[in-house]
Amino acid sequence: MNTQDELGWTIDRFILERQKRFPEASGEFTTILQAIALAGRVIASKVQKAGLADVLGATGAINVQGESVQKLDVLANRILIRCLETTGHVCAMASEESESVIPIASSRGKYVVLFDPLDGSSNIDVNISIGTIFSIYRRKSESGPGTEVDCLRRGTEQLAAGYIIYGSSTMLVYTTGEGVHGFTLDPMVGEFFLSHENIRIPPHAPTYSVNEANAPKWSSNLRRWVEALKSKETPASKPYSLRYVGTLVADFHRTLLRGGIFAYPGDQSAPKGKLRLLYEAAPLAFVAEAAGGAASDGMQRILDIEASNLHERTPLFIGSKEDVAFAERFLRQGEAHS
Ligand code: AHM
Ligand code: MG
Repeated sequence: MNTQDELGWTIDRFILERQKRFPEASGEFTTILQAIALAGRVIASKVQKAGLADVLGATGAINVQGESVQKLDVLANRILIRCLETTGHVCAMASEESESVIPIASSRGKYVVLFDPLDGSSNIDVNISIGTIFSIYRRKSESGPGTEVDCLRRGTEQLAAGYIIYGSSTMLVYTTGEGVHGFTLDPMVGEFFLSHENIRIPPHAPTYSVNEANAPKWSSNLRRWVEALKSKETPASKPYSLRYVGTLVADFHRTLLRGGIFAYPGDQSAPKGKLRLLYEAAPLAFVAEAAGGAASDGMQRILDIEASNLHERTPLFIGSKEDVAFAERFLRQGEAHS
């Protein structure tokens, strides 16, 4: 696409242009992506005013993950649900903030959307980047209200996935499996414009991103892997640097653009780590692979794992292909990776 075009490529124009490649497309799927972009714009405006509008801090409630619920989490969840249900094309939704499948008044929709409305919540109050992650599937059931069966899926079945990062600028990045495209929000116009067409992740890069304070609880294989990253025997043939934001979306976004690896492994106290398969690991794995990268739980491809419950967790190693393969080499050495 010509980004010098005078109007610029708004996300709506870009999505509609792509839809023309599929003459049989009804436009419903396009409407869902547009609804997510709208939710992203609304959430971004709330995030920007967070210190002014009494949305900082905790609600006092504890969510299904046992974590403290922030006001902005609840708001972002409501905005996404509202934007998506009004399309009339979604039969089921699931969210990090909702214990079970979110019921939808109209059940005729063909699509299922899973999301983490506000990832990195512990960073909200300290003005560090946060994000939204989403994943779209075609429904499995024939008709009627969508159920858990429609949500418990294998990542390879995703039709589209992506994220919105509320950082120094707000960006929406998505893929339908071929090509990963990034759009930056122009706050004056209130629109996302194409800024990063066809993002490719470098084959390797000298950066690793992991909460190394957990190392005492790691397996010896994991510890050996991180020690190796500090030597010259790495895919980049030099010692790696550490970068860790503590917001998955932000750590992933940097890894997507610059390369390297992000990991949240399992450990003694949490064998499957912390991150959720359906609305954190699988959508980002879909993006990583479409950009030429990889995503693994240490033993197998994330996209091959079929979810057995909505809030299931998985260890995650994601980023440049060679860096993920390097981690897997250590993790597969004789002992379980947890
Ligand atoms: P959240 O979805 O409740 O915000 O929690 C997930 C976040 C991720 O964004 C981030 O990668 C991880 O938790 C950081 O965890 P830790 O503080 O243990 O390093
Ligand atoms: Mg999260």
